[in-house]
Amino acid sequence: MLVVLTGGTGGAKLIEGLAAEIDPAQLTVICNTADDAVFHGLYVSPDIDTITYTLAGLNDGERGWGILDDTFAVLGQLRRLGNDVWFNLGDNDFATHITRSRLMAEGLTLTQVTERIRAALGVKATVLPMTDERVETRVVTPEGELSFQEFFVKERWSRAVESVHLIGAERCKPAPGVLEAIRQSSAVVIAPSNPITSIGPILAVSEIRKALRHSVVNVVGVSPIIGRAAISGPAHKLMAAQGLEPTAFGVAESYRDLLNRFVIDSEDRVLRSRIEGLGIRVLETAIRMTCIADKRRLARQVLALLEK
Ligand code: FO1
Repeated sequence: MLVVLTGGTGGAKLIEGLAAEIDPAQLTVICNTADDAVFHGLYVSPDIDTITYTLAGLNDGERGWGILDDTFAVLGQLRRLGNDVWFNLGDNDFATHITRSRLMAEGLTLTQVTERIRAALGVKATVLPMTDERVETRVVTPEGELSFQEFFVKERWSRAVESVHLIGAERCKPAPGVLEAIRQSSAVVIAPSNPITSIGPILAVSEIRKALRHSVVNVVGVSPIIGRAAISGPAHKLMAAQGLEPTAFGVAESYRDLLNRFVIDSEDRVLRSRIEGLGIRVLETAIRMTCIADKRRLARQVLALLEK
């Protein structure tokens, strides 16, 4: 059993590669939920959806989120009716949020709903939220505090960031199945996702971090950063705001109590000895994933590293 901790887009690419290289039934994906938000009265869980759609072969790989070839008629009509529509929900994507919101209103947990949607879409891997409780990333800017989606989508991560904090993470319990999956795993992968707003919230669930720290299996991380910038998104900006060096070294350092292997881009070979100085074995390779061949090759390299 392989456990992967992930956020949305960057992590989804590696997970697509892993699911193509091993039996997906052997894969348990633990997703960040601190980006979740309510739009038009519907509960949206972007990272769970990105991973589920990816594993179902439905995702829009170009954009990195939503459903391939989706249309936006509902959003257009919502705009006409005077709604604020800066978060782009496609028509087919809306069906997921309507289903999830109805089932949650009927009393199902996020874990139970995720399982129903997974089964309905024919996904063989297990997809779990990190927790069934509400956890929320808040981004502090000089002009005030924003939710993650306000910062990331509405403001296109253009605002200066003073700090990032989480509401609700430390006290919350891991979702059912999360600790069991970690304890029964033969290896753990920390996907190339934002260490502050994607992996950070998962590790902020104290029982999850504790279970990983006590795990005796290999834990491999993949850097989401090349040079001093994230392959996509604002990870470097948020890392700097949190006092972390915005490089692959900074990512490795923030997971140092958990990792024993780390994958960096060949362009970052100068960081190798500093990362090894943390007691972490390093693999240098090409970590940008632009096509399925890249995703599968990186997945194979990660799997080989886990066996060594
Ligand atoms: N990201 C964007 O940059 N713009 C959007 O309008 C947008 C809509 C969206 C709708 C559904 C969904 O599941 C994800 C969506 N995302 C969008 C991506 C999302 O903001 C991020 O992928 C994650 O929250 C970061 O991991």
